[in-house]
Amino acid sequence: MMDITLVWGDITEQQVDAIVNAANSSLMGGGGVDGAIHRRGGPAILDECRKLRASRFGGGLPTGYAVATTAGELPARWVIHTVGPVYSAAEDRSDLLASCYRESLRVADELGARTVAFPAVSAGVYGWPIHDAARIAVGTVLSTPSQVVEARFVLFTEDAYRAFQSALAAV
Ligand code: AR6
Repeated sequence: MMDITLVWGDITEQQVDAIVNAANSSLMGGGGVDGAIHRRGGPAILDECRKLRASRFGGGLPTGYAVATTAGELPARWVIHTVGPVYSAAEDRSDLLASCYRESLRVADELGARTVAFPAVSAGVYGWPIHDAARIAVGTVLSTPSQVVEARFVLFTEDAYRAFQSALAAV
C-alpha cells in the first residue's frame, strides 16, 4: 500500500531511498532541480551519467524514460533521472509526462527502493502549468502498481505545494 506525502522544501535534503531528478536528455546536468542535485551530490553522479552516455544511452536518455545512478553525497542512496516533456499548448504530451512517473517507479522497484521523492517534473524550465502537472503526477503515481511504500512529492514553491494539495484532494 503506497502513501503519498507532500513536502514544501528542497528535494536534495530528503532522507529517502531514491530521489527523482527532472533531467534533460544529455544527462549532463542543467539548472533547476537538476543543478541542485548535481551540486549537492557531487561529481560521482556526473561520472555515472557520463558512463551511461558512453553505453546504454549514447543518443541521450529519451523523453519519458528513467535511469538510476548513485546519489553521491546526498542523503538518498540513488538518483533516478527522468526526462520530462517540454510543455506544448499545441500538442498533448501528457502521456510522456505520465511515463516519467511510471518509469521512475519501475526503476525504483528494480533498485528495491521503498521510499521515493519526486519533484514536479516539467513544471519549471519546461513550462508545464502546475495544476495540470500536479494532476498527472498524483494520478499516475496512484495508479501505477509498485513496491514503493512512500511516494513523497517535494515542492519547491508555495504555488506548487498548493497545486499538489488540490490534486491529492481531488482523487
Ligand atoms: N527541490 C525540489 N524542487 C525543485 C528544486 C529543489 N531543489 N529546485 C527546483 N525545483 P525544473 P523541468 C522545482 O526547471 O521543468 C533543467 O535545466 C521547480 O520549482 O528543475 O523538468 C534540466 O537540466 C519546478 O517546480 O525542471 C532540464 O534542462 C520543478 O522543480 C530542464 O531544467 C521542476 O523544474 C528540465 O525542466
